[in-house]
Amino acid sequence: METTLIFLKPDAVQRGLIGSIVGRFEAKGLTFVGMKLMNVPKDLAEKHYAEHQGKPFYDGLIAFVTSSPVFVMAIRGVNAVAVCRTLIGATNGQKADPGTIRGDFGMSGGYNMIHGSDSLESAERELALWFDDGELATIDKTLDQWVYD
Ligand code: DAT
Ligand code: MG
Repeated sequence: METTLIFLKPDAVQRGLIGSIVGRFEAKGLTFVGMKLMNVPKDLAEKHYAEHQGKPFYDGLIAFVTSSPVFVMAIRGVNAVAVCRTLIGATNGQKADPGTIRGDFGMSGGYNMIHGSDSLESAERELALWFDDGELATIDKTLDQWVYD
């Protein structure tokens, strides 16, 4: 089992897409172990996006994610990091495949609705940034025996 860090950016929240997007992860068979709506402090946004510091889009990205609440999730499942990235799709909505979240709901590269950790290392780092120790739920889903083979 892996746990990955996903958040819905201010555009998704403001556009009323929380339910539609969360429903995709739920229907896929993944398990939510953390969920919260929050305004993002600037220092958290800067730590989260540290790898992009100095890039032309960096200042706009920090301003965007701190401008209005985001909906943060910790999502658990077998191979959850890669599975969630596949559900999310390519960074730019115009290039993202139909059937993916970005491919179905957006047209932008910057306002692309959702973040998902890109590796297990990133997921561990990001989960520690966004959730406190002990904040994630413990859940035993008996149905998982029919979700995975
Ligand atoms: P992803 O979110 O698909 O992992 P990334 O890590 O390369 O993409 O970039 C982080 C975010 O930065 C991305 O979701 C939106 C923004 N971004 C990336 N490239 C951009 C660009 N060329 N123009 C505007 N925003 C960009
Ligand atoms: Mg990324």
